[in-house]
Amino acid sequence: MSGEGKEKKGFFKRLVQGLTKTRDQIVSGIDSIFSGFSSIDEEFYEEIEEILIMGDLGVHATTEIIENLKVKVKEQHIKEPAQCKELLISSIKEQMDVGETAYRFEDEKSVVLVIGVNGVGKTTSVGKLAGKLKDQGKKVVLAAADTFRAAAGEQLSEWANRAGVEMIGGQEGADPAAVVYDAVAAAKARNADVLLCDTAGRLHNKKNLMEELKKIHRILEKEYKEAFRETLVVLDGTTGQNALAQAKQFSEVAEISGIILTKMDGTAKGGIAVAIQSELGIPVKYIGVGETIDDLQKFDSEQFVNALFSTKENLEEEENHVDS
Ligand SMILES: Nc1nc2c(ncn2[C@@H]2O[C@H](COP(=O)(O)OP(=O)(O)O)[C@@H](O)[C@H]2O)c(=O)[nH]1
Ligand SMILES: [Mg+2]
Repeated sequence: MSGEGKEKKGFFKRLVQGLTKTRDQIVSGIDSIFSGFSSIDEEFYEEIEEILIMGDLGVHATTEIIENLKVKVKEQHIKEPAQCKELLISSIKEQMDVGETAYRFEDEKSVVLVIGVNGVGKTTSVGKLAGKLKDQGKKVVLAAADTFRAAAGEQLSEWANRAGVEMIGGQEGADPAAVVYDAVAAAKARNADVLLCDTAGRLHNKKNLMEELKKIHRILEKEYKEAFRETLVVLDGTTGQNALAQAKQFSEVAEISGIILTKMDGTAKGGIAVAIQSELGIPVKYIGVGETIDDLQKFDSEQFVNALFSTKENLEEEENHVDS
């Protein structure tokens, strides 16, 4: 098995493990519906609908999934409820489709702005991402542009040490845009591949946030025009529908190119990943599945749905698939 294969296998296992609560919530309910109903009727669909909504897939995505399922059942002349499971899984996958997810910033000279409300896992995710990119042989510089709290800079500097990358910071209360300015100078001087900026992202004041981001973009436009720009919003997966609402608000003030969904380990609300992609069409690019530097993985909706619906048997199947 190649090193990459081994890594993938580990990732899938961790994903499956991390999604245990979400899976317990969704799959056990779904399975009991499939085995408990003898015919496909309106009540059958309503029960599935309820489970999906409880699993935080959101009303919009759930409605679409059920409609799509009904069409498939009709087209394929399905009569047995148990035969609907694969159709349901493929309907969910289709609903999440946002086209191919681009990771251009990983391969080009780039600057990544990481935004999100307090406590969602921005600093942690920046640290993990730095470690990941460093492992790929990239030269990474971190900007501690969350100057709102002194502790934020210290926290990021610990992550910089862990990842073995350089960090540029500022005094508490310093202008975040000034920190970005200094970090750009450092990134250019060291010929860095990726500049990752941790921000304070206080959403309670939309206008302030918008102004702050504008200012940062102006600096990047002037000082670092050659760098590809990526804006990632970090959302806390344990907050379910609240995370979706945050994503919507952020997309109103910033051009978001992707989402990092954190704390997917130990939440029953993992279905929110479906809601985000289905409703907003913004790709979830990474998910956080723990607190250590290795606990960030690229998000693959196909793999995600497989992990969500995996049973012991098809878990082994998936592993063999990854192996080959
Ligand atoms: N279990 C778990 N905890 C996480 C994850 N990501 C972040 N955290 C924790 O969430 C808390 C807040 O993270 P932090 O990065 O400081 O959030 P920030 O305020 O957005 O910068 C910390 O205790 C992190 O260890 C994750 O994927 N899983
Ligand atoms: Mg922080």
